[in-house]
Amino acid sequence: MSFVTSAIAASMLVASPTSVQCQGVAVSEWFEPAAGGGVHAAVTFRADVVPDGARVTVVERTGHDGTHIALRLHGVEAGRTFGAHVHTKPCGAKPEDSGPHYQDRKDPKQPSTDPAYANPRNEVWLDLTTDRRGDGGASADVQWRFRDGEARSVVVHEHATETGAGHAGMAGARLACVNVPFV
Ligand SMILES: [Cu+2]
Repeated sequence: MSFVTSAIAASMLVASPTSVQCQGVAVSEWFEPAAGGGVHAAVTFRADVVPDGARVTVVERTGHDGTHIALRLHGVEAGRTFGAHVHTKPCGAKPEDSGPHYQDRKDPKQPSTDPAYANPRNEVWLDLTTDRRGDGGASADVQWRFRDGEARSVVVHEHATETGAGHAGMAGARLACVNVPFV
């Protein structure tokens, strides 16, 4: 099992009187089947769509004006659109272990399907479409920082994220999950 997490603590000094501190994490993993048991950095619940050995990369950059998050998948089902989001809990043996979506302003009503809360400005949505080789990526920029310890994974779902009232944020079954210790 590989587990590569590098904290990019290197502060980026900008050539201006006020230096801007950039931080974040970068995670690069191989998906492994959840069914085999054990603790994995990245798990797949649907090896026919997200195969054992497919790769995932997540990069986070924080700055004074918000957070940039990028997701890349390699070697998953080709020509398919996936929903993907930052979730609050680590991946586990069961798809639901990763908990709900991370929200900057928490919806008092959970599960949250109110577009006032379940939207890509209040959550991190990373929907992507793969090419003919099964590679694809997406990035998101939000105007806030994660609360410490409350954003723990990225979950890949079976279809694009919905936006309508009563369905907002839903993207079908959870196909795969990667642990990311967002800061
Ligand atoms: Cu999700």
